[in-house]
Amino acid sequence: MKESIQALRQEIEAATLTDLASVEQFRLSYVAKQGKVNALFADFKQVPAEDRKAIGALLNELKDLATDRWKVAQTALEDQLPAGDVPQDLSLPDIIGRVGSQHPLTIVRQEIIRIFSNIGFNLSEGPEIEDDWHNFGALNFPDNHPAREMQDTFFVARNPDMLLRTHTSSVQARVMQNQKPPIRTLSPGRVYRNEAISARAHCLFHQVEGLYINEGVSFADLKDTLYYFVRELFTPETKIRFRPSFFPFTEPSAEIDISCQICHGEGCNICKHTGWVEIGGSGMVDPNVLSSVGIDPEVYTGYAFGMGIERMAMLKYGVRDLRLFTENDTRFLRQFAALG
Ligand code: 2U9
Repeated sequence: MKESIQALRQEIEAATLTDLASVEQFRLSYVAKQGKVNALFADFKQVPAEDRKAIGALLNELKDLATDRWKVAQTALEDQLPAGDVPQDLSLPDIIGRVGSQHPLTIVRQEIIRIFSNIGFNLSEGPEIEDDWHNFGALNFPDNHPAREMQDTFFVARNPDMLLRTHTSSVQARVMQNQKPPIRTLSPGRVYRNEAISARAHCLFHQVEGLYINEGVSFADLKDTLYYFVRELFTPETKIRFRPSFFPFTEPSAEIDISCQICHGEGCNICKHTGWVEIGGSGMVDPNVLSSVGIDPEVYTGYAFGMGIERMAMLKYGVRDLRLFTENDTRFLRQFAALG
């Protein structure tokens, strides 16, 4: 089996992919269901148990190699297409059968979910059109808090008690109402703020928030978890620091900074020559929040954190303009094809 994998690997590496015909032939031979790589997967059943781990890894590598070569060749072909070749009849099939790929924000979101699910976090979801209580009231926002102003939040005109959620903390307020501790949950999702669109801000963006409630949860647990997270998502060399801050729903609160992924702490425009960039906020859940959802703050404590997914994707991939994520320009999107 090892020899067959090696031979096929050489074949895949040596293939010349220059035109439509050779790329399609490559797809049929190595990527398609009926192709040679999948045929080897079928033989995997006969591999003795003690060799399965090693052979399985080699087979997966082979599959990734074939898929990556094919995706890269497809992209190169698309780049060569003269603009005039775009068919006028848009109901015709695509000339070279382009395949879609995962959006960079999806790739980063899935990666974040994987990292936290490895340490026992489950996923929770909730409505994007939320009521005032779950978005603000339960989270210890006073009635006159500036986030409740029309210029910051989108309210439903016919019913001002309803709004587009400004954070996914509202999901966690619902989880805490409906479940008993221990609670260890992650809520990724779309959030809305009334902002003018620019390179650094958008009225729609994506957030991921985490919440852990149990007896004896401390700030040290929060620091440890987030340190693990940033080393997994970025690199093992990534440093983290916590800056004291204020949020209505946490006390004490801290902003989370990581060492700049672009200049690695040397100083550049992205980190404004500080070597640090902010990725979100965090803190110990305010006892008022626990009381408002019926959890006894004398028994339980918890930590929470919130991070912007666009922010993390920008740092991970060196994207300088937030608008690229929503413009659907395939020249931008296809650069992530081999990653997703
Ligand atoms: C509950 C209680 C507390 C979640 C937290 C932040 C701090 C925070 C921002 C980071 C960048 C939002 O995406 S962003 O704009 N978030 O600063 N979020 S603590 O705290 C919670 C969550 C749920 C019930």
